[in-house]
Amino acid sequence: MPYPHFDALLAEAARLPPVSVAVVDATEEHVLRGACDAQAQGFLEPILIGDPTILEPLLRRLEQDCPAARNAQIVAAASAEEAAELGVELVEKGRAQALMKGHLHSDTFLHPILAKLRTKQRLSHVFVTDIDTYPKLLLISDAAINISPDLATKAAILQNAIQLARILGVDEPKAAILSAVEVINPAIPSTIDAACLSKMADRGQIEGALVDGPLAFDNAISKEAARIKGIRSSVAGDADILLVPDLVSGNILAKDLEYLAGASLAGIVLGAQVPIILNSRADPARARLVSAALVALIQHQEVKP
Ligand code: COD
Repeated sequence: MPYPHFDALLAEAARLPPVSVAVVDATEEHVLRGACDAQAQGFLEPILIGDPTILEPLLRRLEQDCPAARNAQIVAAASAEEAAELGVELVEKGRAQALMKGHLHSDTFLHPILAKLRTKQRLSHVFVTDIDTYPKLLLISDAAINISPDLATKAAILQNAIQLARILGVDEPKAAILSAVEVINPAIPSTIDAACLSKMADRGQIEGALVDGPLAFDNAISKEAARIKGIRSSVAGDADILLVPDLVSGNILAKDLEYLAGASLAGIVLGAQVPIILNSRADPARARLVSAALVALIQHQEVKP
């Protein structure tokens, strides 16, 4: 992987032209700081959507240590719902090349996107994680949009994650389909889906990756754990992508890594007409900065066929 950690990814994005990003409901300090830091690094040109009576005083405060805030464009919106609609409109008019979720609930943000910016792909979220104890970036999907995906939805989520891994320079990413065990147990439906996904990849129904599952988390990321359990797999112990069974388990995994293992996380939504930065409202500014760098890489992607 050319970007084993976020620093390398940030350095690459800094070489690219900035992307115009509509920040939907930018009326909160962390959101503004993330957008401003990304603007200062040259990753994006923000268009800030929100109530100007809240935005303008926040911007004046921020200008002191982020002078880029002085040049921000503002689009007035009276509510979060209106901000979400205006963000979509900016994309439709070609003024924004990407969207960033600000200080609003995910469903309020996503509804107009699902209504107007869908493509043939499924919308899905990928956490890109940088963990000190793992030698490369680890992609986790879907821990934020698709709540209880069925097999077809899991295949679509996996294909999106593979696309991102390839944009990040991994020609043939290794995708581990997670469950609680590495054998098929009809009483654990995610093991059956995992086996089907592996076979779908063998048959070319999922393309561009080595796919194996079911694998438990330890076997997916530790060669030693896989060896002790006698698992022969080209993916086990060396995964680039973890496909999780559902939103709840994936969300717990990602936040465990962040809060207990000190991982840094960036969040991105793929499958809409434009890439979407989607971070949790409690995320630090760096999460938004790395997500903005990812958007720059996606926008200027050169993936081998
Ligand atoms: N991709 C493409 N189309 C979709 C998707 C998707 N991911 N999800 C729904 N659709 C389509 C459906 O096919 C349908 O045509 C239409 O959109 C409405 O479908 P519903 O009624 O199933 O969808 P909603 O509007 O009830 O829910 C969609 C959300 C994405 C809002 C919902 O799945 C959701 O709330 N997800 C969790 C978001 C969240 O809270 N994340 C935070 C956790 S960190």
